[in-house]
Amino acid sequence: MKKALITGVNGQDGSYLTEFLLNKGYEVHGIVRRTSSFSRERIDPLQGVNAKNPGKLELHYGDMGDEKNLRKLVEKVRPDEVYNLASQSHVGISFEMPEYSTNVNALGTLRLLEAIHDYAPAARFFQASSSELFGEAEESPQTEQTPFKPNSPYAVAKLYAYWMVVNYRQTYDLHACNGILFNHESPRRGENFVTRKITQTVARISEGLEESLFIGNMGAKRDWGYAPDYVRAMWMMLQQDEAEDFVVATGELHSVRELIEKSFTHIGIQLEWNGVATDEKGIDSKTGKVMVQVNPKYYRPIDIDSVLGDASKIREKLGWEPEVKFDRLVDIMMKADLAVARKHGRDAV
Ligand code: NAP
Ligand code: F7E
Repeated sequence: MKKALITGVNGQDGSYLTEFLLNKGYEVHGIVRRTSSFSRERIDPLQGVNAKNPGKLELHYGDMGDEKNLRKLVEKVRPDEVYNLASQSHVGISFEMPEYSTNVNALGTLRLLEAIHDYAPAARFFQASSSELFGEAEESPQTEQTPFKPNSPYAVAKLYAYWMVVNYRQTYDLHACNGILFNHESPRRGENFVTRKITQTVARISEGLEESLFIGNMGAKRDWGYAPDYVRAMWMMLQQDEAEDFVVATGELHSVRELIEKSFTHIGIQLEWNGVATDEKGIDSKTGKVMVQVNPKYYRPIDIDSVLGDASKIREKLGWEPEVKFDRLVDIMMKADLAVARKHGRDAV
């Protein structure tokens, strides 16, 4: 039985990757943080007597800030594959917590690489790098060759981690690689990322649980994919004899505004836009009701207008293709959030 160690196992990607590896018969060791209340909805169904998969999941307490703990875990588990998914992953919040974001995302990665170098040098290592490394990119679409110009504390920390991975590969011959992951979403996405915030709020509006959506920069454009497709890419990267870095993206660009319009269309509302900048409003074209308003508190000190990935390398070398693109992604997320909102609506009666 192959052994995988996953940091950030309780996150969006960690939960999908765990599911994927358990179905392949892996023994999965996941690192979870100690929290005052248990919130493990994403991974709970994968454990215990109800779990329907050939693999085995074991959870360990740990933290990317705790070097000794990481070293002990790597020594104990002796994994064949390590997936480093743990991070303070919110770009906007990284401006408020730059030091913490650096400790977890940059130094945390270094701590883990050191532990692997000392206790499991034959292990294969995947690093969740990010399209945020490109910042306001010099070219579009972005490839593995596009220069990095990070413009947030999150991205600068991820850049350090990216280069440490390359450095440990070159210096110590570790099988270590970076997935340069463009945005990827799902019904398990954290509720304060823009996709999930929109689909969740629109679903709640549909059930009469909320009045309107408050949003930040609607002009921002992203290359949004589906998280299960991206964890498949992570695994494929570790099955190669040579460790290499790959862009993982859909190659489609859409704006936050389009995402809002499409989500409202899903519940039968066509929006009309009135006003400009912070006064702009999205109006229900039938009723005249204000459905969308701008709140400047969601603006960032600096934002990326547009990022678009070119995933030719992973397509050609590994045969990876995204199965879900923007339109289906929004449908999947809206359906899931409507089911939850309907349940809340019923429970409230
Ligand atoms: P996520 O849902 O925010 O999950 C992050 C995980 O990291 C959570 O389980 C969290 O634990 C854990 N974590 C945070 N701080 C930690 C610490 N100090 N020690 C140990 N664990 C810690 O993020 P995601 O969307 O799954 O993303 C997975 C990885 O891919 C992240 O590294 C992210 O930066 C990167 N990435 C994501 C995207 C994307 O679009 N999703 C794109 C590019 C790169 P709790 O559950 O306790 O909070
Ligand atoms: O923002 C704009 C916001 O927070 C997308 C992380 O997974 O992907 C993610 O980072 C855009 C930005 O994702 C709101 O200003 C408008 O331009 O969903 P997001 P992100 O910053 O792209 C990268 C690749 C990662 O690596 C990260 O870990 O949407 N936006 N209004 C808003 N964003 C949020 N969160 N909330 C708003 O109300």
